[in-house]
Amino acid sequence: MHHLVERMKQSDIRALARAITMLENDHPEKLDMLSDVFASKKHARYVGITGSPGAGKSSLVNRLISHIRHEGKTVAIIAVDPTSPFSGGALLGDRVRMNEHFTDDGVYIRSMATRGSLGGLARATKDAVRICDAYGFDVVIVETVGVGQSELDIMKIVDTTALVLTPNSGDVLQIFKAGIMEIADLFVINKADLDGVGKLKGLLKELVMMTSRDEQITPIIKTITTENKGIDKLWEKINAHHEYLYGTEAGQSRRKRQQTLEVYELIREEIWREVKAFAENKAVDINADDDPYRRAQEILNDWKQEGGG
Ligand SMILES: Nc1nc2c(ncn2[C@@H]2O[C@H](COP(=O)(O)OP(=O)(O)OP(=O)(O)O)[C@@H](O)[C@H]2O)c(=O)[nH]1
Ligand SMILES: [Mg+2]
Repeated sequence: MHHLVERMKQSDIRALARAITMLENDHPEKLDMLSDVFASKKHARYVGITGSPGAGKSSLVNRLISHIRHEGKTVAIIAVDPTSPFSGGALLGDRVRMNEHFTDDGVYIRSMATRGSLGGLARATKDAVRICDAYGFDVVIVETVGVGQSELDIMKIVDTTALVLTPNSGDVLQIFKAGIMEIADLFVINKADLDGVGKLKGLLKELVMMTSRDEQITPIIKTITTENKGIDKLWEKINAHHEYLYGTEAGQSRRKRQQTLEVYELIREEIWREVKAFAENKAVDINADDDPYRRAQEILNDWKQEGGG
């Protein structure tokens, strides 16, 4: 077994931090380590919190942490900011927001960044979630800003995704974008102390009615994090969704679909890793005005002939 996984089993929190750093750096030992991680998973609850900047995600997560800790469970938080290339950027604000939990051993807070692509970040986040699971956290929460494509990819990682919206922000328009309805398992109307809650709820209800495929109706939950209101309800709905995924046939087939897509994604990544070095060697003589289609075909053919494919 990989030495970092061994150390994590002994609750060595620095080993967990090192393992996540390995992902960020796309370390060559990564897959071996992750395979051991996968075998050591303990079935934590994976929760995603996403929404526009300033919607109150971190405040909500902070309240959720307290709620979960009250139940005697431990929780890890992965804060992902795809707009920032620097690890720690997201954490800076959250240090203030989640301050009270920083000295609690039952809480681990980490921000994620990668040197590579956004796709790489989604991949690394997914793997980090599993590492937190293998370490033994009962709940793993991923907080990510925005609802663009990269965030959607990140959210495919978790079992249950809550989309945080606020009244009169206009961000309800975002959920009409392709893919959002697909990933939102729960709608949270945060800042429910502000005007316009009824209107937003009405819009969401219509949307849910229009798009619900099976008997699973996407719940809409109102929260006021500044007053600690609605958090218990939110947690209850998160757990209910977990029951659906793991306790029903429809949930089971949904998880099967997700798992298959993940295998494809890993294959794509590994094949590219193999072809990349080869292609880069061949690519040195590509000229600015070359036909890119022809060059790509030539390189792929060479690769196949030399036993790669
Ligand atoms: N009125 C009101 N304000 C809230 C509520 N929840 C959060 N806020 C405020 O909204 C602001 C943004 O909160 P954050 O928790 O940092 O939001 P966020 O979504 O994590 O923000 P980013 O991480 O920057 O995208 C803060 O000033 C909060 O105090 C609420 O329920 N009602
Ligand atoms: Mg935040």
